[in-house]
Amino acid sequence: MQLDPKESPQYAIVAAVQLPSVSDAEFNASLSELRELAKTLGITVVHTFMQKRSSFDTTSYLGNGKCEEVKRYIDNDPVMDAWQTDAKLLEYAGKIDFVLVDHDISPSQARNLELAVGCEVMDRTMVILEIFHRNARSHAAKAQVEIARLGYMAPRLREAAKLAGPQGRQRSGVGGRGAGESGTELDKRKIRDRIAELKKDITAMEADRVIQRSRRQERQGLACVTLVGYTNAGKSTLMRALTGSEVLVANKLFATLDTTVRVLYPESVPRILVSDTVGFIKNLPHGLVASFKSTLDEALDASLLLHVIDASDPGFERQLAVTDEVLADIGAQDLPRLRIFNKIDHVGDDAAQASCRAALTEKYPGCVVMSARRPDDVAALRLAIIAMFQGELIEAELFLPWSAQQVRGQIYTNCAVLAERSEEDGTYFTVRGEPAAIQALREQIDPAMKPVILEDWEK
Ligand SMILES: Nc1nc2c(ncn2[C@@H]2O[C@H](COP(=O)(O)OP(=O)(O)OP(=O)(O)O)[C@@H](O)[C@H]2O)c(=O)[nH]1
Ligand SMILES: [Mg+2]
Repeated sequence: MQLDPKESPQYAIVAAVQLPSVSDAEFNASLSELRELAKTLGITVVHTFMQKRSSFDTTSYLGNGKCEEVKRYIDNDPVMDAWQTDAKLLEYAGKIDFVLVDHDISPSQARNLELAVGCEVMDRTMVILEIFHRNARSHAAKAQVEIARLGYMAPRLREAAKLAGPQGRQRSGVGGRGAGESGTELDKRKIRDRIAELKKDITAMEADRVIQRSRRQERQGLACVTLVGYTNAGKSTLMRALTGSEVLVANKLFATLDTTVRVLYPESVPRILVSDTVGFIKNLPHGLVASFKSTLDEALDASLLLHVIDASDPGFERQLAVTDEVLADIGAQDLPRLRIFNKIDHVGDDAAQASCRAALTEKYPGCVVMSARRPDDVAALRLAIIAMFQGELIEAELFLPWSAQQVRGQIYTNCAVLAERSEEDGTYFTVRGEPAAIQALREQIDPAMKPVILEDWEK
């Protein structure tokens, strides 16, 4: 693909087949999401060529007639009468860089469609992969995206090679993905080797992460919440509001790719860590789900998921379902979850907001309806989160011998200290905190020590 983020503008048309099982609303919502995805890459979609069919054409996705129509437009051969009256359409004829397809099409369909219309074809998966590729920042995210991209490219290279003939030397396709130019066997081996190398890197990074994670848990025994949800729902905005941090917020899809962790602010007892994660999307490429599982894994160690949903998006129910599906895919379906319907300020006037709020609370009992832009709402959410953790707090007495005074700071960090008294052999603390945090502290002070739980004491 020849996309240059600096070289703008680039234009595309969408070629879309609507199957009988897909409603107009669903079809249009998915297409407008594809246009948003393209926009994120700096590509303007100037027109959508639609076709209703009972199934996708097995050879080239679109039927012959539609292919011909698209080709004429791309070749600036706009002889079709309907186009003459559409000035905007005429303006872009002959200037198209890409044909976008909303469905995942097979490598051979993509190849045949490219040949039929004379322009590079990108399907939804490829568009998403390209966005992830551009937005990846950390070493781990870059490696994960590259594996997913290589996995996507491999069968397409084989397809290019088949079409290029036995010598496999012909340049591959109109846009030219720079592949299939030389011996394809060599390319295949290179891809395999590269994927193996990246996987090794990631395994090493994961090993580091596991060590870091267990160290962190030992050290802190903190409560963790993770923000998850559809892309652009407002996760990073909430993260900023809840933690007073400066994470990236942008009105574009997949602004966040790496997991960031910050402490809930103002600090609470117990201290609560908040993680911001990559957003989900319909038809998230499988390679990417697998790749990002390890990035998400860490975040999914959370005790509570905050599932953020954009209440102002008419298609929010579909987005909610997609997030639930992806969470199930990565094995996180059983984590406790708090649904947060965000952007209520963007739902029309006061009356519309009130009825939306009422409908949501009725349909999703226990959910939070709010705007990340309203400080009062954020403060209320903060209290709700803290309350969920404090419900589980217990009181305990910890004895800290003089020889273990280095743990003192951690007792104060992880628990509320209700009383402290010094005796000859050390200090006694009466604390309130998470059972796991208290247990971690006990073990740190003295693995053999059995502190007395106050409730037991009183009996
Ligand atoms: N009106 C309104 N806009 C909001 C609200 N919360 C977030 N936004 C806007 O929505 C857009 C997306 O916000 P982000 O916080 O980047 O969304 P995200 O869920 O982190 O998105 P990804 O990182 O792409 O997955 C930004 O333009 C925000 O300013 C809200 O409560 N009300
Ligand atoms: Mg974000």
